[in-house]
Amino acid sequence: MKIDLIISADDIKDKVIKDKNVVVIDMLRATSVIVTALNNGCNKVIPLLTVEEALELSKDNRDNYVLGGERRALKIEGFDASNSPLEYKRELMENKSLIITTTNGTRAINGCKEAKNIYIGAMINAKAVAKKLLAQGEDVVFVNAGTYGEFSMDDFICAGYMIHCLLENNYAELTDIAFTAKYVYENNKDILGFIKNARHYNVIKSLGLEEDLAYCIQKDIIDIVPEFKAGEINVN
Ligand code: 3SL
Ligand code: MG
Repeated sequence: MKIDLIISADDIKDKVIKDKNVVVIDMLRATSVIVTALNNGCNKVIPLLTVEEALELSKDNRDNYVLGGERRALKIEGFDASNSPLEYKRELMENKSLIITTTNGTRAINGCKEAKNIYIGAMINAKAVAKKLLAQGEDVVFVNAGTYGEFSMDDFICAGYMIHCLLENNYAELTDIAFTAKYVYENNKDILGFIKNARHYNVIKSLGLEEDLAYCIQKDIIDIVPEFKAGEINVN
C-alpha cells in the first residue's frame, strides 16, 4: 500500500487521485458535520458547491431536506443549520436528507470525482476509516480540504492520525508529506495543543464556537465511514 496526501482542495490533481481510494478531510468542520449527521439518522448527504444549487434542489420537496453549511463560517440565509456539528442531532436529522454547501469541504469532496472510492473522514471517525482502508489494502490518497486553497494544520494532523492508525501493525510506503503528517501527529498526540495555533481554529474560536472545536478534536467517537458516490454521501 502507498499513502500520499494532498494539502488543499486547490491542489487536487486528477492524475494523483485517479482510481485511488481517497479520504476527504475537513475536520473543522464540514466532514465532522457530515459524519455526525449520518450517524444521527440522516438518509443521505448531498454536498454542493453553491447556495443557489442547494436552494434549487430543495425547493420542490423542502420538508424532506435539511439545508446546512456556511459562508465565512456563519449560517447561510434561508438555511436550517449552520456548519456546527452540534446542531446535527437526531431530532433534526432523522429521516431527512442533508444538502450541504461549505467553503472548502464540499469543494474538496466534489473535486475527487476521478477517484475510485471517496471516503469522508474526520478525527471523530478516524479509526473506522483506517480499518476500512486496511481491509481494502489498496493505495490511499488523503485529500485535505485546507482553507481557501491553503494548507491547514487541523486537516494535516487529522490525516497524520489516520496514517498512524493505518501503520500500527502494517507496512505502507509513504510519500514525504504523508510521513510528515504521521510524524506531526505522533509528536502532538494532544490534538488541541497543536491545532490551537491553526488560523481556522482561531476563526471558529473568535465566533464563540469553542464547543464545536472541543467536539471535532475528539478521536474515534463514531464508527461509520461515509462514502461519496454519484453525487450522494451514504453509509454502506
Ligand atoms: O470550509 C468548510 O468547508 C467549512 O468546514 C469551514 S467552517 O469551519 O465551517 O468555517
Ligand atoms: Mg476546514
